[in-house]
Amino acid sequence: VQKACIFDLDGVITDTAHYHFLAWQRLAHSLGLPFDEDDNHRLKGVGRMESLDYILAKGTTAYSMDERLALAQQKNEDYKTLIGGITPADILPGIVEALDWLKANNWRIGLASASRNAPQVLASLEITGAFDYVADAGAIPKGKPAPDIFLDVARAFGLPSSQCLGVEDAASGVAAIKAADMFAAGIGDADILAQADIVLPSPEGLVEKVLKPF
Ligand code: B16
Ligand code: MG
Repeated sequence: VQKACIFDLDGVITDTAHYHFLAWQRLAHSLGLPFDEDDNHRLKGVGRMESLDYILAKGTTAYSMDERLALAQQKNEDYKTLIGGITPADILPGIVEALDWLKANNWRIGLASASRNAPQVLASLEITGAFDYVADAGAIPKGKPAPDIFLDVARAFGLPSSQCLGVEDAASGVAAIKAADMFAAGIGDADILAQADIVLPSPEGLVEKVLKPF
C-alpha cells in the first residue's frame, strides 16, 4: 500500500526557525515590544499575519490594516535577507538520509509548510525535486493547528490519513497532524510536543525510529 511522509519545513528540514525569530524580534523591539525565545516557540508554525497580531497584542497601540500589512512586509523583507545565504549545507542532519530512504521505498513525499517562502527555501537547499507535492500556504485559509494543510497534501496524493505520517517541530503543527488523524513525529522537546506519537530530539534517526516502523 502507498504511504506518504509529509514534512514541515522550518525547524524540521532546516533551521530557518532561528531566522524567523531574529526577524520578528527586530520588528518587536523596533516597536518597543518584548520578544523572547518563549514567544518564538508559540509562533512556530503560525502564519505571518497571526504572528504579527500576537506581537502587537503585547502593546496598547491600535494599527490599521494597511499599517499591519506594512509591518508584516518589513519582517518578511528582513527574513528574506536572512535566508538569502542558505545553501545545501543548511539541511539538518538526517533529512537527506530520510528523503533517500523514502524515495527508495516508493513513498510519496510532501511538504506542509505555513511559510509562503517555502519554495524559495527548498530551491536554496537544492531539494525541490525531492518533493512530489508542496502545499501552497497562501491558498489554504486555515493555518496550523487546523488540519487543512496536511489534508491538502493527502488529498493531492489520493491517500487516506491512515497512510500518512507528518513530521513537525511546532506544537501547533503536531496539533494539526493529529487533527488530520495522521501519525505525528515530533522533532524537538518532548514536553512541548507531548501530543506527538513519537518525539526525536533531531531529524537524525527518522529512518530507523519512525519511517521503517510505520
Ligand atoms: P512566512 P513552517 C512557518 O513555517 C514558521 O514556523 C512560522 O514561524 C512562520 O511565521 C510561518 O511559517 C509563515 O512564514 O512569513 O515565511 O510565510 O514551520 O510551517 O514550515
Ligand atoms: Mg516548523
